[in-house]
Amino acid sequence: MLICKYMNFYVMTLFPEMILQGMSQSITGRAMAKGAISVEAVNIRDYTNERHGHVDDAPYGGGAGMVMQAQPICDCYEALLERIRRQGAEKKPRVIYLTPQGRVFDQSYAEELAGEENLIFLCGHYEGVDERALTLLETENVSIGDYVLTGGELPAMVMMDCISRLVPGVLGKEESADIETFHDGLLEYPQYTRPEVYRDLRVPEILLSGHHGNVEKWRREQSIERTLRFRPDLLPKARLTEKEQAYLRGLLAEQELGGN
Ligand code: 6GU
Repeated sequence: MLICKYMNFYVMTLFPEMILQGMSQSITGRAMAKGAISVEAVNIRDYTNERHGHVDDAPYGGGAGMVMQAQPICDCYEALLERIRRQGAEKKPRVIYLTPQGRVFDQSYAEELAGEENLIFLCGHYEGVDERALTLLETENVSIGDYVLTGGELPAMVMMDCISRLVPGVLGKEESADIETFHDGLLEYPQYTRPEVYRDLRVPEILLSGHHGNVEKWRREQSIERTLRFRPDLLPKARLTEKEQAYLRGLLAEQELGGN
């Protein structure tokens, strides 16, 4: 995984406040303050040539809704590109267009994008964007899953959040340790903190035992059970020891019995 030392995000949107408000909280906000990432939201509306500030119009061929026009988007992009160039960028930044019609975003796509220095996001609204703008900007079309949202701002923030935590210095030491340990292709085990009993619910006894080996074994088993229950599609690629594979076969056998 080739990772850049820092990351500049640029977001072309009709709702810049939404992006800045969202990104300036929590871990991404801390990363911005530290200078590990930067977030610039550009208002597409500032680039309209129309007197009334319109950025959308009815679709040719008819149909419901409005389509975002190519002109403000292309002018906004060109102004942005020029600024990024002047800041010393050698290559043309990749441009991500957020759309349910795109390639589905996942962790390996995030790792690939974390290697960039500058990333541009184009957020659509209404029924979409004039196809010519997408052609001219040479966008990569990206979806965050199989459901439909009202605009690309939340998906852009999802992607920036996910990419940010791969940029060095964004997570603290303790938080980064998690990146290595979680994985093995399994879901996380359940966590507990004080008190030992809350509303009659006890913390599992094994976690109080102080026996590190048993705790580790229990956690792995919990991870395997949860993965089987909620994401069985992940199991073929999970990295399990011989013993863990036997444990999984036991769970599957139990399932067979229960299911009949
Ligand atoms: Cl990227 N945009 C919209 N509007 N809806 C979505 C999406 C993107 N990804 C999933 N649903």
